[in-house]
Amino acid sequence: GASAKAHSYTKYNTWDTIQSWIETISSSNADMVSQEVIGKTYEGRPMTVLKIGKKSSSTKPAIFMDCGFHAREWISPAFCQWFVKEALSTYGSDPAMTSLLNQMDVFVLPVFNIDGYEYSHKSDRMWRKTRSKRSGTSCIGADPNRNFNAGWCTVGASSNPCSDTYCGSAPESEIEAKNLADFIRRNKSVIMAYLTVHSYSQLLLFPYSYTYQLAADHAELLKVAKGASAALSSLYGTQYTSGPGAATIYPAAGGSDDWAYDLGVKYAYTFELRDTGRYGFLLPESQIQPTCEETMLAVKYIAAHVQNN
Ligand code: ING
Ligand code: ZN
Repeated sequence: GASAKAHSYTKYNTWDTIQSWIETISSSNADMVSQEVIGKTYEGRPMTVLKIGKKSSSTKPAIFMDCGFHAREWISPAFCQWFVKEALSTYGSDPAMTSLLNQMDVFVLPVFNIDGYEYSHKSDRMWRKTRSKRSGTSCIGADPNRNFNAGWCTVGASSNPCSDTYCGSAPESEIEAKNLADFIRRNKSVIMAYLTVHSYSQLLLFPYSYTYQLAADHAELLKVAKGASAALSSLYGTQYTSGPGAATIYPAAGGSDDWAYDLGVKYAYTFELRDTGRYGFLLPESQIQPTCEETMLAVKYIAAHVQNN
């Protein structure tokens, strides 16, 4: 008979492999993991959110994290897989993780832009956008991180469907963005933090990107980002820069972190993982483990702050 092959956390897995892993990790950790399909992608693939946490009879506050917004940023889905594995394997032995998962749930969407991720594996390694079709052009897809209703398409985005930063025909025109936004709106009362994982540049960004105005919670968001970056650096010395998106990377409207923040999710952060450009999106598989290990420290730092505030 077929024997189960161990999942590799140090490879860039294809969507098929990640989908099988979602099933296996859920069924073998039924006491800690539940799944919810939040909708389908444009091409019909299921978007599954994993809820990680100790089951409780009362409603728990939660952290939401997604990976794989942009197809070519392969280290991002690798991190969400790593996070789930690490959370489950350290629950019960690591006091911080145990306390976190006893008191809170973590929602993880391992790959947001599944159609694009698949396309980047099969056809075009540098693909960024979704894979939606529209009338009047042969150009495909929109930039999902320009498609949220936060200063939509006013700056750092293009209304040209052929551009890599095409904002789409309207906010949430991309079904993946709508599915995610609907899930967060539906669970707004429990979601305390929104984390979205991109690459590359080694940045920890927070609102705003659509304007140079400082967020009402700027001082706290900066303090937490600096603490998280210091925790990350403590492992291998990897240097991160933190700050509001507009001033730190570039002004860009329609991002999911700005949208979540304006909805009321105070701790809204965008990670830009390794590296700073030597390999860029083509980060070697040998860097998956160290990147994920150091990023865990930053995510756990933010989670502990959210838990205690
Ligand atoms: N960077 C992000 C991008 O979508 C960003 C930067 C973050 C923009 C938050 C807007 C809001 O361009 C990458 N590498 O995708
Ligand atoms: Zn990105």
